[in-house]
Amino acid sequence: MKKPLVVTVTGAAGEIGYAITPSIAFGAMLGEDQPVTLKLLEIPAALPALEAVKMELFDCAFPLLQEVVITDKPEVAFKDCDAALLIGSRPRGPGMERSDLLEANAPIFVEQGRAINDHASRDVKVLVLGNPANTNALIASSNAPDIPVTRFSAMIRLDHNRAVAQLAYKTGVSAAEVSKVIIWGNHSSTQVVDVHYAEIGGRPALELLDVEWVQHQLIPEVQNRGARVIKLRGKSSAASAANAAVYCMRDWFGSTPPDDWVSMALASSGQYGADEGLFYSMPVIVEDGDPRVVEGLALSDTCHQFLQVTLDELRSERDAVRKYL
Ligand code: NAX
Repeated sequence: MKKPLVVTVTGAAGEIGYAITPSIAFGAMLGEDQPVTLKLLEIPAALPALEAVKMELFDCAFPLLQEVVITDKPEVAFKDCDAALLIGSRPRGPGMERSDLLEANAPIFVEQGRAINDHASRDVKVLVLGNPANTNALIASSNAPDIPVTRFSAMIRLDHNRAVAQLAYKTGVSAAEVSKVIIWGNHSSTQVVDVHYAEIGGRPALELLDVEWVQHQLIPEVQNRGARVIKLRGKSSAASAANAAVYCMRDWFGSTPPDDWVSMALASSGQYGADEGLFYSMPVIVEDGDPRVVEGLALSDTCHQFLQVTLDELRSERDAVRKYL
């Protein structure tokens, strides 16, 4: 039997936490032969709800689940962790601007970055979901100087999957036949949905699709899908977000499919004009756990203009939290 891997989930009593923990314990993320220990972090007020999550996980009788640790102490939650999902964060309240949200959440990611630095496995992989995810990843990684920045990512996979699903539905194929979609930049409404390199059943997507549909249906649908879910459900996407995190980690611990890439927000080392260090979503190929940005793709002038908007947003977020970096 393989040695268990430790997976830490923050905000584990929340909506996404509730949806993702059974999938991890079932083996969907790290493999159906990989035992796991779950370490679940919450704020003190949510510990009773977290106890119930632990009870339900126990009641699933998952063969791979070795242990469930629940705690409100980051140093306990991140002890020896191999994979960390930073989901817990404060939601955007009424009247809060994006800058207020940044300010409210920054201290959480400072504290957790430090705890990861001091207690996690040296080759931990950290995926940040809590919004604003890209900048929270920047804060967490900046506060974990002993862990390589390449071990941090912000989740953009939900946006990627949304685009893949729309293309598959439109053309009547399985999602597995859609490849090489790109989401660039920030996990926000400024994200750039790019299908110039996308393929459907091995053929260029743009040969099969009407450009009007791409511009006026696909792109706004992907960009506004999260807001539509909130409007209908009264809460943000949870099942699809949990699934996207599972897919992202599964690929990151393994490899992306042949002849395909995925969108991941990694710390830029200057690719595609993004400032070094900003967590910027780009096309990424993973080989045996090692992510590599696909470089050198030619981009249209229009695409460049949109990239500038999402880049400027990320720069202003970084400037707003500079004192936490
Ligand atoms: P919930 O409000 O249901 O759950 C958040 C949980 O985090 C709560 O249980 C809360 O007690 C806990 N929490 C707060 N501060 C904490 C701290 N310091 N340590 C540990 N736990 C803490 O939100 P949920 O729907 O689960 O969403 C969580 C985050 O994911 C939000 O920031 C949300 O905006 C973000 N999302 C990010 C997505 C992405 O693609 N990157 C997509 C889905 C989602 O919108």
